Amino acid sequence: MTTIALVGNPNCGKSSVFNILTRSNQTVGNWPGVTVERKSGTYKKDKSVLIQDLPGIYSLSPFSLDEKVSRDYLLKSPPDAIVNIVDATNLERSLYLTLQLIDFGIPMIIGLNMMDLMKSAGKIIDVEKLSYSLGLHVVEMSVLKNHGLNEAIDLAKKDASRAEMHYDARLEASLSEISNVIKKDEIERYSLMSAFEGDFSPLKDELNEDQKNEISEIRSITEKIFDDEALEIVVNERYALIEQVMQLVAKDSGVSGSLTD
Ligand code: GDP
Ligand code: K
Repeated sequence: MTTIALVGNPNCGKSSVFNILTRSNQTVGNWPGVTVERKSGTYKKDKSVLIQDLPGIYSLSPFSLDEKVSRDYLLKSPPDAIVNIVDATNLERSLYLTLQLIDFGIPMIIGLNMMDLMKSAGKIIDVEKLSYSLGLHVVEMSVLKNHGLNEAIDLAKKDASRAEMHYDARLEASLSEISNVIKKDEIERYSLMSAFEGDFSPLKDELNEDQKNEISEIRSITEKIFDDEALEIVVNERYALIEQVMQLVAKDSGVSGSLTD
């Protein structure tokens, strides 16, 4: 059985996608310990694929219930692949979650939804450059036109990839020092970033007090270097990357798409 999780912002079209892909094969329950609805379903086209729907979220902080449920799932029972559904008309806002998801190290592809709306508004995204700059496959999708949905799942099953995003050299230096303190063979960047931010919960029970103090020390030094607080540093670095990606991929065709298209 291959599990593929659908993750995206609220209103990206995720429920519509989920319903089309799993129609009449759905299971609805709750996430462990909370009253957040959990939906999964067998992929209509390929019964060996289980599609796991996650709550619509803008980020993966531990502060909101929907985000915590999503984060715990990705950390504790990672799916085989993620389809990050992105509303193409809100690409810039969506990329924040995308960058966080990449840090989990779970194979992933981007399902770029609402492409019909992009066309009718005469807006263009350079999909090849988006794919190149994120290091992930991007599938253009439209729920309205029933376009690209199966392709996204098929590609996620066959050919999802782990991307790596790199931030400012000063932040990267701190992250690698933190990694040395943790001394684990495989550590997802998400846990490293969280530790840098002072949140050790993704590394539950793995760190002793000395290690935590050492990491706090690294954080303080980095905060001095940036003259900013850790949480702000991370947010700013992500936005800086998003701006770079947007400059590369956002284009305006200058003409409105045809209505018959
Ligand atoms: P969710 O909040 O991510 O589950 O989003 P929904 O599936 O509820 O979709 C939000 C709205 O966008 C609904 O009105 C959908 O019909 C609409 N929608 C979803 N995908 C598309 C699409 O590809 N094109 C267009 N035009 N509308 C879409
Ligand atoms: K909705």
